[in-house]
Amino acid sequence: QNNRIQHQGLKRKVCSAEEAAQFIHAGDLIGTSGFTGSGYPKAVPQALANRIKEAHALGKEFKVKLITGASTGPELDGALAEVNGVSYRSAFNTDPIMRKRINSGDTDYLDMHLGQVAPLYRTGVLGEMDVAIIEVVRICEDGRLVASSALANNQLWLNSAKKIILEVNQWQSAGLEGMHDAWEVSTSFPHQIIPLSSPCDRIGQPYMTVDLNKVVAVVETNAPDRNAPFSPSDENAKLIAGHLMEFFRYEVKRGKVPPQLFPLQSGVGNVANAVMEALGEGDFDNLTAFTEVIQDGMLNMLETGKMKVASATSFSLSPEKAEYFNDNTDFFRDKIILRPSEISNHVGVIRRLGCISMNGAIEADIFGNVNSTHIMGSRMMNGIGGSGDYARNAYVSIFMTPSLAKGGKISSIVPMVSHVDHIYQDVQVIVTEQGLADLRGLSPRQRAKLVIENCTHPTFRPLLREYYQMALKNNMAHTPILLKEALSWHERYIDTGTMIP
Ligand code: 0RQ
Repeated sequence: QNNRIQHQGLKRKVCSAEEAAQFIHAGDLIGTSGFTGSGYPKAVPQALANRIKEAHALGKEFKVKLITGASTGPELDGALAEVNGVSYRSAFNTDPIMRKRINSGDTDYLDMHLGQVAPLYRTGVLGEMDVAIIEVVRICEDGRLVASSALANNQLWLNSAKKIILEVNQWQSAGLEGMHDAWEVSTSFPHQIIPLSSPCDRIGQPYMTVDLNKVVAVVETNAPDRNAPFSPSDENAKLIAGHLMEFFRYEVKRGKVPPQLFPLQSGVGNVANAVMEALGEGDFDNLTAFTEVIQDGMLNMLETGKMKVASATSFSLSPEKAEYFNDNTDFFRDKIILRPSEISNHVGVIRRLGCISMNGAIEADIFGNVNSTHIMGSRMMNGIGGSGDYARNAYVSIFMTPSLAKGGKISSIVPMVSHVDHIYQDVQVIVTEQGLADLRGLSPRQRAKLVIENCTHPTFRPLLREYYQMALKNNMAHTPILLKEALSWHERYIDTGTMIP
């Protein structure tokens, strides 16, 4: 038995993942740790998936409802989706097998702002949590818990679940201890004021607490987070990053943004990582981040001193960086603060700090509405994640996308988005490799001109100009659109495999 389980009572609860999974029943609502592929339980979900598979083989119904912090990994979402074991899933997913279940109708999916998961849970509409499965780094002698690489909704699930299963993961660095800042939002209204006025502030406790009587099982694991390599910055990502650097320099020159910029929020994915890498090589110093996820680019900046402090709720690192981080936690401990996602994504705090928000888009339209979630209007990609929490409340909200998708067959700038996640009032800057459109203060007609000219790929620019001129001629209005044609580009892609006529 490893020395990370120091509470005598909980030592006696150590069992196998298979034994622990017996505490879970068909129809249960399960809350797990885990956010962007880190800090999720790895053994019990797989054992549960095996149980579900056996039940299905005997013709028995067995599905559970699953709420996490955000995306997990193949051992959780993947394993349970593989056996069609999830009837309901929230709040964010990137697992390809789970994505198929969501889109085929096997799994009902509630895609929501990650900062709203905890508040919605407290209203009771999601039901009562039957079992919480939480990954931890250590169980202290007095029963307090050290969370692993994501703090997410862990404390809420620990507080509310009827039964608790803990996974103690040896792979996670013991050096994570001291990086967390668990702070609980009061359960009654009006909420207590969150005393956070800088990303550097610590306001809570480095430990989570648990009612020991509710812990039914403790499982020992030794398995890595789902750390995936980033693709090296491609030409498009570098161009997008370049346009953004120019924009930041302009804002500093105008005297509206300090030389160290405002706290950065950076979304997930290769483009977001490339922008962080560019900032790491750029001329801004003493940067800070108030964000959800720390990717490689941000960790590099902390390492070189370009960034002073990063506040987040989790990591999403490449395998090499994860190893590096695990070996160097002493260096990072005073530079990283991991918060519950209710705090990392708290709209009041985001507004107070004046974050610079940078998120990916699937497509944007000429007026600046952004689709982050639905391919061709209906097929769920990942979810809105935290992008909406930040977009509406940031000092400036930026959306980035290459101007083309699917090898040039799709224009990411379209007459009308096929699904809206971020209404144009929440979208202030759009940037593609072609250029940047600063849409602040502009009306829809002013915006359309800028988006078409600055952001669209030359293959589609004449088509978009032509469409918009027709709209101006035949339907001059506050927002000129041609209803019959606005989604014709998407229809053409579905019918012919390309948006090009
Ligand atoms: O699909 O892999 O099947 O080819 O969409 O696209 O270009 O790899 O872009 O990794 O930056 O992700 C919006 C999904 C962008 C992401 C989104 C297809 C494309 C590919 C992915 P394939 P890329 P990225 C903080 C903030 C919401 C959550 C969020 C996201 C796939 O940024 O999930 O921001 N955002 N959270 O081929 C059809 C188009 C397309 C398209 C791209 N126009 N039409 N398909 N694709 N554009 C973190 C958290 O909240 C946790």
